[in-house]
Amino acid sequence: MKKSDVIRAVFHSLLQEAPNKVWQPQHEKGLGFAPTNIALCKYWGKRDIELNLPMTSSLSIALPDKGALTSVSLHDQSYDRIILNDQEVVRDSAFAVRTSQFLDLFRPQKTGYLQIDIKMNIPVAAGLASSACGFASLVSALNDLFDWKLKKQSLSILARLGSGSAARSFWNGFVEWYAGVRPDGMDSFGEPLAFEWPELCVGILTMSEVEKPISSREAMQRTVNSSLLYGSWPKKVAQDLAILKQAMQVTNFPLLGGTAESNALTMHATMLSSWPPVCYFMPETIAAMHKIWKSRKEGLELYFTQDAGPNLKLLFLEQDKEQVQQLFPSVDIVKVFE
Ligand code: 2P0
Repeated sequence: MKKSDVIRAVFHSLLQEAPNKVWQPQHEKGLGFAPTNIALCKYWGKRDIELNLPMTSSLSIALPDKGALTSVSLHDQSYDRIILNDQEVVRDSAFAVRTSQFLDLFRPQKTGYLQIDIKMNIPVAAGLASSACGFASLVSALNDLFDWKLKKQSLSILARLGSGSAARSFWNGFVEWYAGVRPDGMDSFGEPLAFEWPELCVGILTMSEVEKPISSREAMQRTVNSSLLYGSWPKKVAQDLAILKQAMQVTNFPLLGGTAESNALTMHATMLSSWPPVCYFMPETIAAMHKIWKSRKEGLELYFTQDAGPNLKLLFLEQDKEQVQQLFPSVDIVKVFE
């Protein structure tokens, strides 16, 4: 199955009604904001590499005011001009090539190039889901510029073609991204979960803003291809998804935090058992983990999760905010439900 088949399926009715409307601006500018998301149950491994279809479902929380704001407009050059945080992105950089290739899926051949202005208030490519909010905000901005009027479910499917975790970046709060079973992935999209937890806080503990040594895309593939432990990952996910939902239902924070932490550590264990090994831990990461475990022993309800980078995301409740801040003075605290 090819990405272009999915695009045709998503735009099916629009293509019948007005074939040119897919790439005909209806305003001067399109705008889209997407929050970044942190997975409590991770996406690790694909059942289809071309369509970014995951082996398992996953579950995340959004950080409502951290993410990407993207504006798009048509321009008359023969290339896409990308500006990231007020700096022009080099045209043949991996970032620019990946973005332009994604846009090529939609536009008529060699026409309709865009000026794309992205403002992100999170570190790019350091394990803080910058590609998730980047692609989700880009798709939202295109939906606005071309007036596609697509439902979020369809936008989620389109953004997934750019980066898997982008499928979860269209909503605030808890979001589940369904693995689906269809080869075309039309049943693999994000959906918000109807749970709110006003006291829930996330603390971003940045150990390094340096670009990661190996992309999550490559690391994921290496894990699937070479780790013997990967065989147990789908079982772990099925179990953790059920426990996380139960924890939300009964508002049991230690159960939620503990399950998220265990899920992240299991994901990293599959990476460590790949060959060549994939290790996103830095000495500072391990030191922070020990500090968290020690504080927990002393009674603080503090947990962490870690993605494809050295930084940790702390999970705790608002009542413990001051203690967490004392423990980690540099932590950036975000309320999940404002
Ligand atoms: C997640 N990560 O669930 C997991 C946990 C990283 C660790 O989704 O190849 O950038 O573009 O589909 O979405 C990062 O992977 O990978 C990711 P692609 P993506 O948040």
